Amino acid sequence: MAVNQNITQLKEANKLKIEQKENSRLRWINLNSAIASVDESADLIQGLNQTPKSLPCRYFYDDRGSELFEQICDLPEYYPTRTEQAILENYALEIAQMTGSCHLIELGSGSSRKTRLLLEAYSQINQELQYYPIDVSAGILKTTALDLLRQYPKLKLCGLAGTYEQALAQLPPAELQNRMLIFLGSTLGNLNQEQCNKFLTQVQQALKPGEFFLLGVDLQKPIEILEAAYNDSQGVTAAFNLNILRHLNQRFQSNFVIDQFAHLAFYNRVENQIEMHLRSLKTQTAVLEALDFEVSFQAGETIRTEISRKFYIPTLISVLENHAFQALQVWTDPQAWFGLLLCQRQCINNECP
Ligand code: AVI
Repeated sequence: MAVNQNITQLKEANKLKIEQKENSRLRWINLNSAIASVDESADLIQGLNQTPKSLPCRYFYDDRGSELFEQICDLPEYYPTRTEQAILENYALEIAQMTGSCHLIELGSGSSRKTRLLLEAYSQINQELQYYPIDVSAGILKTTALDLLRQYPKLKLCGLAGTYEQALAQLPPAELQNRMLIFLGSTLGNLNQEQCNKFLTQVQQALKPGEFFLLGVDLQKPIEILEAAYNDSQGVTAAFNLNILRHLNQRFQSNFVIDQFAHLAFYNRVENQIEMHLRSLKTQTAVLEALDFEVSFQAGETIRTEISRKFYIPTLISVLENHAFQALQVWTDPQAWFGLLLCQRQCINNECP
């Protein structure tokens, strides 16, 4: 009994030591508190006031929404995650060899599941491993950070909780030779053309000439494959879509009746994008008490909750060029369903001597 107790104490002390050591490699920056709630709700109200109605897709990602999104990534119909993962499995080392020693910064890191392949590759070429995951959800950042520190003894990690805009405005200086900004999962596709240009301008301003931008994007393909990916047979995407209303109810004390709305996802051939909507099953009104705002729906009327643009590589390359990025290499899977672009920030105007 006494021996067992000693062993338990030793194990506890050891665990504490490991945690302290891990903590010395870990830093946090929380930008979330700086999010202005007035600004936050302005686009929500604007979207619900306009015709057709829309909601900012960031409201998908409360804890339940993030969990559902992780489940979506494993669905047989949702090919983007596993396809991008396969590309990274094949080419992560090539990417690391092309960029050389690099400080990795990831926007929208989530569970960092694909980034682990890059960490693996960079740990082969870097003495030191520096990783800044950035995510709006502080919860997922913390869990992932502790897990990564355990897995990679060379890793130094600084978790940044905040939005892309906040993070891009204050990226950390390079502690290694260069920085590489990582933006995977085709999240770029969730921005419309105008938001996309604004985002790329911010990325351009955040990086110095010579630094790298690794971008994962979903490509054009037959419509049946695209539509199946957003209408899965298990109904997880439908649950993810409807969860946005549950999140609003909780956040803004609103009274959307979830089962009076239905999931709708289709490919818009004019805009080259998947659109997710929620269709009102009856004429109804919801009140968002915290915002002192009321919204009414006709039976059959929809709210657009997300766009997911699908890209053509040549068009995307020229958009990137307009933002001072040269695509050094493009990798795809054998079916060319998904693309991974390694871009380098070019000198423009009088930036370089
Ligand atoms: C995060 N984003 C790239 C996903 C997409 O495919 O547009 C979100 C998603 N929506 C429904 N399924 C997945």
